[in-house]
Amino acid sequence: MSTDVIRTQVAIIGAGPAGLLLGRLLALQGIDAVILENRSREYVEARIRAGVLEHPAVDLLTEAGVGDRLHAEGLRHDGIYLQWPGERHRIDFPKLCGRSVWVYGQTEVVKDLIDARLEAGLPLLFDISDTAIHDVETDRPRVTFTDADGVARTLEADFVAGCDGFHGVSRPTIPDHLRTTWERVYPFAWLGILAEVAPSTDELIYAWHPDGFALHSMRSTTRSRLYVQVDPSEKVEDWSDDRVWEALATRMALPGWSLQSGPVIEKSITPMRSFVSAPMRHGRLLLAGDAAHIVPPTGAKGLNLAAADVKVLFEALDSFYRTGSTALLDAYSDTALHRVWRATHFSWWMTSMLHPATGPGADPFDHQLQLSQLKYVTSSEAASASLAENYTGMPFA
Ligand code: RFL
Ligand code: PHB
Repeated sequence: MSTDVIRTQVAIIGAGPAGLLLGRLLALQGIDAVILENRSREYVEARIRAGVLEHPAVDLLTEAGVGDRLHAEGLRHDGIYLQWPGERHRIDFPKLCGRSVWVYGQTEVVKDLIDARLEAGLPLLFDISDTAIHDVETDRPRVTFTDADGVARTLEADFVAGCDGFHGVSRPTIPDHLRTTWERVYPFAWLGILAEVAPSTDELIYAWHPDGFALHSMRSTTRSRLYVQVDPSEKVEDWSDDRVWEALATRMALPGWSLQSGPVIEKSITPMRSFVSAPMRHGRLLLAGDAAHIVPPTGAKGLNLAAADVKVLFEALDSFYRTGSTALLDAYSDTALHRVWRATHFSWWMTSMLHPATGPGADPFDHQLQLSQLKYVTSSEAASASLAENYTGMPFA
């Protein structure tokens, strides 16, 4: 095996939304980067995850020149519905905070960013393995890896951006004694389906029900994305399509409204956790996105938070290359964590309000508190404005 050495300014690990967007913003400023991804292009483009983009994330993608398809095919939503048995209430975003959200799949964001990078002829290496990060406490960090042809390679850089998600190698590169982590594992999970059927609703429905939470989302005018709260120990095999549709219909039932079912093309169970690791920088290694934090999906914040980290990180790197100043890089972790904790609180709050304990653990007192909170948030303008400004995304600082 031969060793090939490549030199770049920023080594980016991970071609998820964080790594790809960082690569795009750097390229627009003429800053070199190499993106390393251990999965195939097909796998990364097909991984079904987030579906809601908050206003500042849409602005950022648009400014980065990758918003054309998002604006042509994405669905702008001006509100969401909150529901509990017998009642469905709309939260009107523009009226409450002047902003909206866009329904546009993470798969599509990733495809747009990959297309832009490959069209520009910039390096993006798929199917790599053995990623290892070295010397981040010096100003010549390196990443070693094996490329798709089995060749051992070294990437020398000024900085390493750890955008490799929750299970990546970047976060564990920071010594344990220098990191603090905070974690909450929730006692429930989401079973999600993607279905070939037109959505039965114009905007997302978040439904509280004594059997458990349900969410009606969508990907397009012909594809629906729906979730039901399940016990984390449950197996996908135990949930036939009919059982999922029945649970959804029961939990979202409303007089005069019905749920259209259709062929299920994907089904999976996602555990729910909140997780934050700080600091987000160690020497010349900078973490962004899920590599540093995880939120439960109820607030639709994970992808948006990755985009927000990347904006702060990009500005810090750009300032360094233009002026030589490390001030913004030194402030990166604190600046990013400010938004991370806001989103962590919002996601925890939405999750706590909407997921009842079920079965033997069900506590009628907790149920009443959840219902009271839902009634308050849908009837008080102050409370619904707070939900609206958090859901649509606080403006970037
Ligand atoms: P990603 O997307 O996990 O990308 C990390 C990339 O790094 C690669 N990688 C490596 N590459 C090289 N060497 C290694 N050693 C590597 N290890 C890993 C991985 O293959 C991958 O390509 O992280 P990133 O970029 O930080 O993006 C974060 C988002 O993907 C995530 O926060 C969201 O999907 C979360 N999320 C949602 N976020 C929203 O904003 N709105 C939503 O509506 C929303 N819904 C969701 C969600 C996540 C879900 N799941 C499945 C976790 C719904 C669900 C069900
Ligand atoms: C989705 O469409 O996948 C989705 C939407 C809203 C959420 C979570 C996931 O809160």
